[in-house]
Amino acid sequence: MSENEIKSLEEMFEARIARDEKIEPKDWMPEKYRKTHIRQISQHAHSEIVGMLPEGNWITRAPSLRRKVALLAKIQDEGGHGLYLYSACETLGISRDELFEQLHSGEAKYSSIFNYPTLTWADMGSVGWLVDGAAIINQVALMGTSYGPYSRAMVRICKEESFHQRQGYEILLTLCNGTPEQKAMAQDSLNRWWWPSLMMFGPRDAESPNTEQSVKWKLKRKTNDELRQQFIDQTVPQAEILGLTIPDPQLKWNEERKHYDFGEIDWNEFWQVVKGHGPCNKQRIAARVNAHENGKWVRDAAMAYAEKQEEKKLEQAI
Ligand code: BYC
Repeated sequence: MSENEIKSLEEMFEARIARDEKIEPKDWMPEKYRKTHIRQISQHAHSEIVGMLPEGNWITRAPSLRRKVALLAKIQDEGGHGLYLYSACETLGISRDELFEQLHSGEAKYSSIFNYPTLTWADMGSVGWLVDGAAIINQVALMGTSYGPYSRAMVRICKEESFHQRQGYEILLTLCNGTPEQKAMAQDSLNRWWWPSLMMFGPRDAESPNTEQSVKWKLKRKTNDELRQQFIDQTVPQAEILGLTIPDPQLKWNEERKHYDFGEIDWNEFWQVVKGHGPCNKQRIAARVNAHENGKWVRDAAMAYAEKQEEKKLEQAI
């Protein structure tokens, strides 16, 4: 293709983005648009399935049958989200095997939040309330993203995340209305999860290399800082209802800005975790690799079955 042809395709593409049209898999797209979507969608997919692990840790220790059923359903939903997102990512011309290889080799990132341990039952509350709460804020914005398959996956994911958030909040509400020990467990959990939840939104805009281009392409509809502020503003009143204290002495309503001011995030901790040195990074990847290897016989059996079905169809057609 000549340079002029590429330029005119690029202009048509930018005009479609400006008109808020969705870009579909077979449409022409700049190579950088394709690559940055593979990067973000695959990181998102990996986050969903790695994110099953911290909560999976509590299935056998849920305090009642009702809690166990709800937790199981939630974790299963996260696996489903991974499935929609891997499928959306594959439409950009990368295979599932390549995506798994990137995760298992440590080449691909996944959300920093899942490298923290779940130490008590209250952490099931905090993960639902804060982690799913942060995810919803990010993902509601992503429903308006420009790439069709990603945007459509978000619609269903957001509906399910809202159930997840409420089940987490209800766990904490119960603990906060329980014994002093239960309330202290909830407070301890909030103390540990608050700051890592704020880190989920990524680095400050000024230090985010991808935001500017991603906002231009309408991959991101809001910046990291905008979403983080929205999360804080929404979550503080919810903590007040629980009677819990957010572990930030600088947190204060700013009447002029009509937003909460908040303290400095420990960005050194964030980058350490992103680079693989968080409390559970090695454990999480080892668990995923192990699950993949142990699941090989299931994949082989499914492929063999599919091939047999194809053969039968061919025989019947002859
Ligand atoms: N953790 O330029 P930036 C869930 C990386 S799961 C790790 O701002 P971008 C759930 C970033 O990738 C929901 N890495 O990047 C599941 C980039 O590195 P590369 C998870 C992070 O992409 C189970 C570099 O830092 N949600 O809900 O424009 C149970 C510079 O950052 C993080 C998603 O995945 C991080 N927190 O913006 C319960 C949402 N932040 O790739 C719940 C989809 C940044 O250049 N993703 N990095 O080497 C996004 O919206 C965006 O990718 C981000 C980052 C806002 C996260």
